[in-house]
Amino acid sequence: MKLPDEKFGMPACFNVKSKPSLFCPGCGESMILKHLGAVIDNEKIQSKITLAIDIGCTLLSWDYYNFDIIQTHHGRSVPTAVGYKMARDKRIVIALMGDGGAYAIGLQSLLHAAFRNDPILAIVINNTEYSMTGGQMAPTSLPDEITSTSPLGKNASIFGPAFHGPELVRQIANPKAFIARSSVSNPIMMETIITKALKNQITNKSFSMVEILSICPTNWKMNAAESFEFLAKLEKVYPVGEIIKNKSDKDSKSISE
Ligand SMILES: Cc1ncc(C[n+]2csc(CCOP(=O)(O)OP(=O)(O)O)c2C)c(N)n1
Ligand code: SF4
Repeated sequence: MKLPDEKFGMPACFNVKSKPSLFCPGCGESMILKHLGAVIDNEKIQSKITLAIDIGCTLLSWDYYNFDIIQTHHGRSVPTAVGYKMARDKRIVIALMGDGGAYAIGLQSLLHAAFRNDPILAIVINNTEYSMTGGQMAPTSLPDEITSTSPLGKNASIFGPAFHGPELVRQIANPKAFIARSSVSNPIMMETIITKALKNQITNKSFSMVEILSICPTNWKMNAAESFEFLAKLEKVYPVGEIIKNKSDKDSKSISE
């Protein structure tokens, strides 16, 4: 009988034989781990990788990858990855976090890493809420989105509109930084973007950030079809692709000059 990872072509560095899946059925995060593993296999860099994981559902990855992993506090995967990279500059260092870890509690660390052009890759899984703790409202929740702490829908006039993390980071990031958004709806694009981001660390010794739009059927209280419908709505609010500085930023720069 074939084992699950052989049957589904799992990457060698992503070991699903050891433990049953801890992710909820249909979770987008497990799909992202698989594709990150595939890129690491393709690039043959497994022995050089160190992954700093945040608190949140992303931490479940500690059971599945066959490479070095550091568990950090909530919102602290980026500064831990940066410090580790300073001490071990030959390692290829990735910080993996949810949107709560990246854009709420950990935002200052993310901004300064981009500003300094620290040569790490920050991967942010955006499922528009705090998933591990029960689906609370996050900066990324859409206006009117129902979450466990916004049962009547997010009131954007009180809590702000949808939070565009990569667009914000791009404004202050070093020009050599590679910043992009992808989605679990398009695995090929996801792998292409992660590959480009890792090469920016290896070849250009520069900062990269990849936000990946993901589904959380459990806290969204949706089945698979409804989850992917909501994901399509998210992709309209949060466009995928490489994030470049926008025109309004250039305008505001010329005003201040
Ligand atoms: C300093 C600190 N504050 C709060 C928590 C509680 N906590 C654990 S996981 C979590 C939410 C994580 O949400 P997110 O970062 O979006 O990741 P996800 O679970 O959605 O992948 C929170 C608030 C904590 N562990 N540490
Ligand atoms: S709570 Fe959501 S993000 Fe966390 S494992 Fe379940 S489906 Fe995935």
